[in-house]
Amino acid sequence: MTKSPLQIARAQYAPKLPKSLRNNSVVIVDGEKTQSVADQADIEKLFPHTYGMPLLSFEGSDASVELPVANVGVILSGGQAPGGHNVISGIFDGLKKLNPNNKLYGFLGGPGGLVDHKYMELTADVIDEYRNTGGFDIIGSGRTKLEETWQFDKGVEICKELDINAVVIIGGDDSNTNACVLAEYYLEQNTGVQVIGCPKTIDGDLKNDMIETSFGFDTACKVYSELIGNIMRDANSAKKYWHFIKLMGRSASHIGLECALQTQPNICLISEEVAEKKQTLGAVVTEMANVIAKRAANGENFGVALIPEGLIEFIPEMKTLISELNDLLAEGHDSANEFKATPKADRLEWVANHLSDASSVVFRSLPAGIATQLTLDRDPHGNVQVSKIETEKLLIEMVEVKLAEMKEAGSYAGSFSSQNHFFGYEGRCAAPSNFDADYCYSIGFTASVLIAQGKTGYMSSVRNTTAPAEEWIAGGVPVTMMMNMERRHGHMKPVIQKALVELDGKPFLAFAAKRDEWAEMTSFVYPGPIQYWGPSEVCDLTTKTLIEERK
Ligand code: FBP
Repeated sequence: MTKSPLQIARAQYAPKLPKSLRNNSVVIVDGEKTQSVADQADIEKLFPHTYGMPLLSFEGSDASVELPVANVGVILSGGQAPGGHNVISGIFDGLKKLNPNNKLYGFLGGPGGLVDHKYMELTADVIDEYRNTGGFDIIGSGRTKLEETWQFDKGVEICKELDINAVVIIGGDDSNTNACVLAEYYLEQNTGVQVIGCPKTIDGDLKNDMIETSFGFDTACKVYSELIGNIMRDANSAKKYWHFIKLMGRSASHIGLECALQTQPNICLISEEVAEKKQTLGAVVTEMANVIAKRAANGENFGVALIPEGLIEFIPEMKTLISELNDLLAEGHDSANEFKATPKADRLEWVANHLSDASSVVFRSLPAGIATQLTLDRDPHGNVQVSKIETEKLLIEMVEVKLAEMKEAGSYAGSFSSQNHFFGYEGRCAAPSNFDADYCYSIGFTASVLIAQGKTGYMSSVRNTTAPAEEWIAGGVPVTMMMNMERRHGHMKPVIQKALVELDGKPFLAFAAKRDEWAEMTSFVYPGPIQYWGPSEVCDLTTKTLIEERK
């Protein structure tokens, strides 16, 4: 592999660990017994062996202890997030410190690797190639869900064959939910295989009192903010375009909010607020058009608007429309066959005529391109692929129509020329920032300690992350503590509660206090690229979200 100069130099970076992990060994301190965030009786019943375990924190010790050999298997699950390779190198270094004969295996291509028995041993040579790099390519990732007993049993088979005592699952809320079910099952079956989770996702929606942030969020937001800042400077130089930028992040708007706090755009929509205010698509468009008109009145026919990926699903009328479309066009339904038999040119009209009156009005108000996307771009189950809907283009088209109406009515006299962008994949595999490099390495190292101490059903936790790394608090949190019951595919299931943007939370309030000023004035901030070397106040910065939350 030909390496870039940055990659070569960055390989030498020694990630910073919390003080407790720098000592010869670690003593585990049991904290309070825990309860799930909600539905305690149901969760306890479903997880009799792993429910109610205590919080754990680590203290460093000078005693040198060599523990018995423990082989570990690691899985990368779901979307890529910067720092995954450092979690793995943290696990590796932690295991080798505990006993040089410990081995680390990587299951290939995500959770499916455990089931299909596809794996490789991760030796020092392999690990060294990937230290401090972005991507999940060391072993690959995948989205197979570990939900069925036969999958768990296949997992045990390979663990027995390789003498694996523990499996570490690096994933988001769903993957860690499955990790918890796996831990419970392995304990109940007395398999001797422990399961530890690590909190991953650029979306930032796997967090709670004990998990301050999921890894990758920091780097991804820094990459997007750099790009947004560059676009802002371009907009402010040419003064002729409005840039509508959709940001990845699935349902939650954490990425949009963080990028807004870093760059101070003219508009940033927050899906959770749109839902809370029960805004219609028309109301969102009017709000945007009003900002554009206000800036035009000041002679500023340019600006930047940030749009979270999940917006569409949070607009109540769109949610209803999407659900009606899912029913109408579901694979195998008579209506879906009728739709397919309808000549292409008549299909939109056919759909409009088969929706409820309210949804039909919304559907007819959509630009034809988006309406077509909603009816034709479907996943294998016939569901609308919400994340593929080009919301940024939809909003541009609707804002154009609104501005034309306003011009007609005399309330707008500017010019509107637009550019659209989608930032997502370009941030998911960036070389991890110092924060993510350190945080991930610490999370991985922590996982190795939890394993050595025989723990299972825990998520690796590193807290106090706005302090210097030395003061970070490493430990473990029972995954059952994060769970509640939710309806999924028609059944109540135990799942980790997804963290959406809290409208009474400090990050949102900090944004809300400034957004009117940012809308009217040009207050852009240009964060520039991630810095890996240089003054700590530049290189070791955490996200604004974390800083606000911990104020
Ligand atoms: P995870 O939840 O698995 O971390 O994935 C995050 C994410 O990047 C979302 O922001 C995005 O909607 C999705 O993955 C895209 O998935 P895919 O890589 O399958 O296109």
